[in-house]
Amino acid sequence: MKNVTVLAGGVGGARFTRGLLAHLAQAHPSDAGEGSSVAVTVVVNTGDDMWLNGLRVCPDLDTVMYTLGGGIAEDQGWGRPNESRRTSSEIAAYGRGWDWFTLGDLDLATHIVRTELLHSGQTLSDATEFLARRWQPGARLLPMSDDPVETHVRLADAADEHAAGDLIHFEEWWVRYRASVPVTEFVQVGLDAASAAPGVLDAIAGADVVIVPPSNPVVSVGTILNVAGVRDAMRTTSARIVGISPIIGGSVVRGMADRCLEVIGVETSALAVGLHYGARSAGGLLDAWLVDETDAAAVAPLVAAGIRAEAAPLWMRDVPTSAAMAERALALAG
Ligand code: FO1
Repeated sequence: MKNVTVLAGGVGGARFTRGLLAHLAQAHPSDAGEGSSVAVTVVVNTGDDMWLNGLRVCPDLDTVMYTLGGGIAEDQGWGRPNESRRTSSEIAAYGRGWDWFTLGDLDLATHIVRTELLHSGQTLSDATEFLARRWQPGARLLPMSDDPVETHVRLADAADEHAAGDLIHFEEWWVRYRASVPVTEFVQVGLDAASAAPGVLDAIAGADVVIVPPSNPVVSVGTILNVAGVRDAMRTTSARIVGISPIIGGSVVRGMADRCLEVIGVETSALAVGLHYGARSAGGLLDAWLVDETDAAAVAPLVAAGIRAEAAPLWMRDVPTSAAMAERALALAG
């Protein structure tokens, strides 16, 4: 096994990938000393990205970069530890920006440098590679697209200054409203004009294993899959494709993926999400799907649907547990 590609969103995908890298360094050590002989590429969702105070903020790229680079606020799952909010408080004092969305002082440096690079004509891929040089994530980070593809949600009800039927940015729904306002659909603004970023389709086509980690299946993995060419690359790659359920015992592990699954009419269960991704042999995406031990009853119906399945501990408490999970996923992929 030489190449593994992960399609990741925010916290779940980042933590899983951290475990994957730890497992690979142990199971396939590189003869150059540290790391592994296996190259890992993370294709990251950019649907949560936004322009805020003139800065390009990329929540999932930053969560993956900080998590793999050792700079994440661990319990929060996003942003930097030991943060301060002096600048964002001053911005709020001017009444600008989103006072319910914290741009920490340390985190702002990332957005400022990224924006500087974008304004100098670099692509998001170039800027991501530049930022990653400092953090040394141990994997190649690729935005799913260098074109803006923002996830917006259509409100079913009025909320504050928004009328029913309005489209608002996913992050406003997610952070300001905690996904509590009912929505009727997700809209990926810019999708039709977007193409996969350089290297993304090759990273899928050339992989030995493609992993769908326990990220949000709708607004993270789903967004990546909707980028032109990605689904086809997933269908035609010679790689084995294995996914890990983000739902344990009928509940989301963190975040509010259940609110997103409701919108697209998928039940919040390990079985339903596995069937939603579908068996490759039936035109879907998965060769295999790992569920938690509490969802062992899902194994038989998944196998009946043409998806190899196993039950394993899926709580990512720390690096060792997520490394063990990655090992099981790779073993299941065969
Ligand atoms: N999440 C919050 O719940 N509150 C915030 O104020 C917030 C700020 C923020 C700033 C930068 C960033 O990269 C992420 C941030 N997030 C915040 C997390 C963000 O909503 C999530 O990381 C993803 O967008 C959802 O997976």
